[in-house]
Amino acid sequence: MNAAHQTGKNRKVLVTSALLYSNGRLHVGHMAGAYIPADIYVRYLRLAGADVRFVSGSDDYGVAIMMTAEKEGKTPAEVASHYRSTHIEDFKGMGIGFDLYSGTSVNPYHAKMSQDFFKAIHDRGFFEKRTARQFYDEGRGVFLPDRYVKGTCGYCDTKDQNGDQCENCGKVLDVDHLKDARSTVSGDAAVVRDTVHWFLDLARFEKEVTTWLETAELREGTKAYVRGLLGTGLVKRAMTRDISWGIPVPLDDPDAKNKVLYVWFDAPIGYISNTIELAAQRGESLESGEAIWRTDDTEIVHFIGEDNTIFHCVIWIAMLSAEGKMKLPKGVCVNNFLNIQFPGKDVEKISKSRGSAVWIGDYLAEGGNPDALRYYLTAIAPEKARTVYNPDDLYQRFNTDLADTVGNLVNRITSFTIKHSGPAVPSFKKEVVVPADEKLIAALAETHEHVTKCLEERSFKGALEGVIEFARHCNRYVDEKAPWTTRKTDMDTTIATLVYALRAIHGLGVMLLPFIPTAAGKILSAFGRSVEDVRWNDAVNFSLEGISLQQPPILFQKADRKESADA
Ligand code: B3M
Ligand code: ZN
Repeated sequence: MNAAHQTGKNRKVLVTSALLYSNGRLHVGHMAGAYIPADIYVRYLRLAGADVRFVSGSDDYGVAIMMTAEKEGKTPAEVASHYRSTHIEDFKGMGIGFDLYSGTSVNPYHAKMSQDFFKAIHDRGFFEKRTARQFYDEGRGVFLPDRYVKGTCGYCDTKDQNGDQCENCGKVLDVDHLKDARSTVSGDAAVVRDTVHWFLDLARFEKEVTTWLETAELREGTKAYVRGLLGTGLVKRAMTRDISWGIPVPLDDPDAKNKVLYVWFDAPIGYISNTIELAAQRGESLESGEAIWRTDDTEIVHFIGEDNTIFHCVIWIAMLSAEGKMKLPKGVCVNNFLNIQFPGKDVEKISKSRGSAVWIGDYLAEGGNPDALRYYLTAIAPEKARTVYNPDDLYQRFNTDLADTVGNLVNRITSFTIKHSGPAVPSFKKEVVVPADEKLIAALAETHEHVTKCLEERSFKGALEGVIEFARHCNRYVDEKAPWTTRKTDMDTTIATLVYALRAIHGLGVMLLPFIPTAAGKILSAFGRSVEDVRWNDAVNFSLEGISLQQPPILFQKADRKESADA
């Protein structure tokens, strides 16, 4: 893992968040999986001086969007465009600061990029064109790829699984591994028919994937899971589909007619297309955008949810290796799913159909505080295992950790200082300094070091715990030194206490910036600082001398229980 010393102006990082299907709204599970952690990482890296590009966008093609379009009586493009707009709104509301949010059907470079990628693999002889057996709906006369067919997983026996992947065991499914298959178009039993497709033999890239796995920055659990996938053997995967909504297969071959690229083929290439679109938007050359993927200059890190692991850590690595000229990602940060528990109910999976989801749009529309949700989803981050979102717990953590521990501290120390000493951060007499003062500053330095290490390792939950633990220390310090009491008898000690507390609060403000940017910005505004000028090391290195304090606005408006429980 990289140490903090690597961070600096020369460090270039491309961070991507999963390209969300544009056929449904964003919920808290998505946020916790691929967006909030990525945004924290990006904010941290920028504060640390790195040159970061943060791109994402919607995944518009494929069967899922076609099915929604059929249901809603719209075209797939209309569906994609509608949901993409809602995603953009929600991300904005949550403070996710993408440099670019595009979409695979609207990015002007994407179709060509995907086709060139396909042709490169084709020209290098890595595709196998062959007749394959596939599920078919006889009544409707259509092939049934992926989600057009449902059945029982042949590996783990979980019922009601899509034709492409088992939600329970994560295994990729095909005609031989989906039992009792039914067409989701008609509900009839699916039959198996022959059709021609282009296959990528993943087994040919087993060595590349294995080598990548040795040095790639993945969490232990992810590594073990991918090793397991390699252990059970890699198969041939069709990279083309018999549907109409997608990027045409770019081959001069009558068999390629009416076929499109498999959505999981073009989707990750979307990361490249989005990098190019961002370069274009910045007035840079398209080549320089593509060069980010072709040279060793930039670290590439993907943020995804657990169900996308095989696609990023096996198929994507095989695709990039087959294409031959692209760099492999340095890290893939995989988060588990979030379960949900509503008051008085059991823990359940997030499910749109069962209504067990907390939608980001609703949370924001009901006046939910974005920082509160960012905080909570990081505090319960499903980094090693699935965790549970509980609205009561969100309310509790908000009131205790944020409003009481951070908000009150900032408020009482700044207002007390301004009232009894004036707005200028005072100077104190060295001789009144006691071990508790020095311990506070030592704890700040230790916390900063620990949080930096956690963030570099992408352990966001551990990083946040470190910051909040330090905020608790600050509270104990202030309670112990009780400036409101000492003020009556010993102004020198009181002043020293306030200065030490202010240093700690300033450090807290800096360290909270990646996690809760709005509230942390308010903390720093008390010191007259604008967020653009703040550097990560200011948490420990910044002198408050000569600074004029301003009473910051209320950091966290306590929510009453009822509202929060409904959120
Ligand atoms: N669209 C899955 C999803 O939205 C898929 C991710 C693609 S990342 C290249 O959950
Ligand atoms: Zn399964």
